[in-house]
Amino acid sequence: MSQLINIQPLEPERGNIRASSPEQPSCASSACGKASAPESLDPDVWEKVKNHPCYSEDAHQYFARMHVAVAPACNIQCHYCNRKYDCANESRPGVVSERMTPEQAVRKVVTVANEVSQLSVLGIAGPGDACYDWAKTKETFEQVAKVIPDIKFCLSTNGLALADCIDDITRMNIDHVTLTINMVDPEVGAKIYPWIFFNNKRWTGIEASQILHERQMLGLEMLKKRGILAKVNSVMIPGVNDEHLLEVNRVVKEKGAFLHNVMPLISDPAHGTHFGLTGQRGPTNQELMNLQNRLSDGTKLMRHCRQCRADAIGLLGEDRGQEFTMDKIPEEVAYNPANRDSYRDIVAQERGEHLEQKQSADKKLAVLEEKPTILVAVASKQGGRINQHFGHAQEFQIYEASPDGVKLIGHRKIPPYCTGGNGEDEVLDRIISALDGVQAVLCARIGDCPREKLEKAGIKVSDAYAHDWIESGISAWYSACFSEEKRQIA
Ligand code: CLF
Ligand code: SF4
Repeated sequence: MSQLINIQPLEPERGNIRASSPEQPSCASSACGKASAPESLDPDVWEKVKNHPCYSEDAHQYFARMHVAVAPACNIQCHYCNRKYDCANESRPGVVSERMTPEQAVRKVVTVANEVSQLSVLGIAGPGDACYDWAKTKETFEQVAKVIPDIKFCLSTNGLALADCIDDITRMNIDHVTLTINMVDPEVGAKIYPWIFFNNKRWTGIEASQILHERQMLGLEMLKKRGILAKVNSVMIPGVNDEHLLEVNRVVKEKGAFLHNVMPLISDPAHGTHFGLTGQRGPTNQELMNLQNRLSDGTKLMRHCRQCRADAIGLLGEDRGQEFTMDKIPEEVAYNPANRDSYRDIVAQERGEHLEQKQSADKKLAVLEEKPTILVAVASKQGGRINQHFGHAQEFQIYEASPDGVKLIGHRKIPPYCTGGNGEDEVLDRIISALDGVQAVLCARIGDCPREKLEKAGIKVSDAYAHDWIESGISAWYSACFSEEKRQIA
């Protein structure tokens, strides 16, 4: 991989290239293409992941997940969790989900499926442990499968009770299981887990972590043997397991994990967790990115996780949960597949076009040998296109651009700059500090004032690629920077 360096790229001229928009595809002839399995993936695996927003980076722009909080009981204690709140293994801590019975969950899923055409996955991701509270998890999935047979099921677990329900998981065709593995060394584990409950007994200290580790490894092996895709989540805790996650990555790769997702610890005294109350900090954006870069030769890394709520609904990065609280769910509801079916047809076309644009963006960059790697922040409503005004963005998608191509490497949450029509200076300072290490911002539009301030901070800004596919826009911007540089040298 090229080395990351600081550059001062020039603002390229847009020329007469027409910006494409969702209404105006940039290449009409390519719109008939269909997204096909990448060469690196077995076609069976591609079938399982192609519409899963977490397991396929491409899919997260098109497909939505919903979580139902039906399994509140848990069999371990994590130092980053306060049981009053959601399970921080998979979701953002400090927010409380609406707990529900399996029967309520089924009504809610059907209501959402009728209205959110992007819905492809139903997940159970806390609060609590989906495998320990298995009867409720199982009943929910079984009932939903009877009504919506094509929805994918996904569950998240700490792994302690996974082996106990693996036969049910296999029989029920649950293709996606997330295991949270924060350590493979019980000495490290003892700093994260004060106790576990196993075989009707409470265990503490290193013994507890030893059992948890063995059960997690057993679970991972069982998933692999049965062809179930395992994603491993690890919470990065600076000074506790940050360096150790290199070893975790090596081990879970060896055991056949399909994806590894390293998430930053979110720690705040207001959450009432052990780590929050004892001042354990989470990693900075830069620390997280550095670790992810060191892991990138291991198991495939997930870089688009949004640490969503345990009752999240919608595309990753958006949360429509408040539109579907239980008081808004009808007592009786019948499933209507029409919206989801027609949406899938449209997406198949759109993905084909996007794939072609990505490939041609990479080709364009490949000729620029020896050019540096730079980080570009993009304002985008759902990923895919550069289609959001700077002032409306609540997060930036962070891409790495180099002659090796354009790659998504993460996202940064920011406060929206423009509230009520006015930009706040203090907010802009916070945005600039969230853009640490980023050399350019591409957005659909930006005012003179924030543009000047960003440029003063050494960040280049362009709205010349509004509504382009992200990869095409970045590639065109990057090429123009360095072609201009070449012309100037000549
Ligand atoms: Fe949910 Fe998790 Fe399944 Fe996705 S979330 S249970 S695998 S459907 Fe996804 Fe959310 Fe990250 Fe989880 S973005 S927190 S990885
Ligand atoms: Fe909390 Fe989830 Fe850990 Fe259980 S597994 S203690 S619910 S973070």
